[in-house]
Amino acid sequence: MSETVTLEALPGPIELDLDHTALIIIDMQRDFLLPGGFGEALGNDVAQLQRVVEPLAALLDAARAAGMLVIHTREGHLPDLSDCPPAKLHRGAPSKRIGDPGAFGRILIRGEYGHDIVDELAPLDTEVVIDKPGKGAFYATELSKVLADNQITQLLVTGVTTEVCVHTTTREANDRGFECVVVSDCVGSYFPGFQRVGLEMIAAQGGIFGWTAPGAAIIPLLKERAPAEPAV
Ligand code: C5J
Repeated sequence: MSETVTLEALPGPIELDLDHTALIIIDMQRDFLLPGGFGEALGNDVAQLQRVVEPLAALLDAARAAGMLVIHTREGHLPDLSDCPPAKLHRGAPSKRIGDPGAFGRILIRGEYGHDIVDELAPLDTEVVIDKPGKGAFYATELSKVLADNQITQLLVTGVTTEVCVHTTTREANDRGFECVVVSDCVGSYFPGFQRVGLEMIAAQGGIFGWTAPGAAIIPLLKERAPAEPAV
């Protein structure tokens, strides 16, 4: 067992084993975040998601400096939509459905500009990118294998949206035995009420799905671990 650090979190402190912890960044995609994109076309206020970018970029920098495994996910589908179940495809207003032309290419289709991650959080070549057809990052993906191969037992969960893909992934992870810390200012919802309640639901009942903590509580723990800059 490696050394652990104590993270002050809700519903109480958690011992984090940083050697076996990964940062997972859920669906920070242009289609969801950019003005003019799919999210906004559905009538959503994308500013609610954009405010996640800055704190998440700071957490990502700290995780990279600490040598932590970083995993990015993207929700989307094959161009022929063969991996999109009819129940998902036929939902929503016509012309604003998955695969329809949008401001940034076909909506939520792999390879399109809108499907990719916003520039501020662009994955490094060395980082894992998981393309997922569902809301949860475990369903029909290689995520379980990536985590097992890297001996990961704990996850820092970030991204969008809090009540949809962040929640689904956290619940899937919790059922698989991972301890999840949902980073409260690094997750976002289009709906302020869902953001608040979504976070409360994670830590309720003694941490029924996991813990919540702000990035500011986690970053110093990562910095302590990062190798010192060489003196010049
Ligand atoms: C949604 C997501 N909200 N990434 N996707 O459809 O949460």
